[in-house]
Amino acid sequence: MSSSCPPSACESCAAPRGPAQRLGLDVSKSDHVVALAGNPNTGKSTVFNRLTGLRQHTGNWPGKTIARAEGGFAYAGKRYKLVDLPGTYSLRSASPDETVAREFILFGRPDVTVIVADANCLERNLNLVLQILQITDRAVLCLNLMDEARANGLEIDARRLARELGIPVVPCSARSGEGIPQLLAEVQAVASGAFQPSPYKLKLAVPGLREALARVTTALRARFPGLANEEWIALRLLEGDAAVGGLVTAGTLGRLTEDHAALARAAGGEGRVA
Ligand SMILES: Nc1nc2c(ncn2[C@@H]2O[C@H](COP(=O)(O)OP(=O)(O)O)[C@@H](O)[C@H]2O)c(=O)[nH]1
Ligand SMILES: [Mg+2]
Repeated sequence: MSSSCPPSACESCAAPRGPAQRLGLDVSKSDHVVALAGNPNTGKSTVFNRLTGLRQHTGNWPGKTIARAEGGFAYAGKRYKLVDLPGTYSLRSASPDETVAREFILFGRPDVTVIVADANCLERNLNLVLQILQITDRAVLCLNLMDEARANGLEIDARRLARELGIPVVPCSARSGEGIPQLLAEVQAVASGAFQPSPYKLKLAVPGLREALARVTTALRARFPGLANEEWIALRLLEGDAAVGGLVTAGTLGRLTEDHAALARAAGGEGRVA
């Protein structure tokens, strides 16, 4: 809020950060949980700050030295909790950052995952986009740094990209706020179910894979009742993913599901208030 505005002006003001109204610090009663994912340096924190203003909690992810930021905003009568995930190029290997991002998307089951991508190096960014779309249908792509892309002479057909990916794609320049109102509208559409994305899925056209997946998935369900995203986990096990295999043999998958579900819904952050 600008110091020249009366406090109530934020209720109806569309500027300077778009139509989001800032909330107080307690976001325990949020209607929707939104995760922010993306490669490092794509403007995730800039989007986060745009949406939440200065009302943020920062701290660490439980048991880790990885920074965790979360905040709240309201839009169209609903309260949203926004969780900034560590910047990663992939969800596949077992670095602590990737593990945190992967586990939150898998087990925290955010209502919407906003993937922030750099429009200047889209091809590299799409690797993470496609990995996230293997886990969740409920995603929105924020095609950020469009101002730089334009200055570099790049033209991106966002509509076609949206069609091919099967999720909303919103061109943005988060630093100036361009595209943020549209981003909020798409987040709301996905969170409310008004729009149900049907994302591009990598084809599983390997002979026998479907049957193998069904067998592993059945075994996982029996061992870990209530497990989220069991097919994705089964696929990683068949690939020989050591990190996911370790969670199964140690028997910690079920607890992770519970912990992350609780973390997603919990009030605020555990750290100081920024
Ligand atoms: N030109 C331009 N710079 C941006 C934009 N969004 C973010 N930045 C800048 O890009 C850098 C990285 O942004 P940051 O939000 O920290 O990225 P993060 O690592 O993904 O959290 C910062 O210097 C931002 O000011 C944008 O839309 N346009
Ligand atoms: Mg950041």
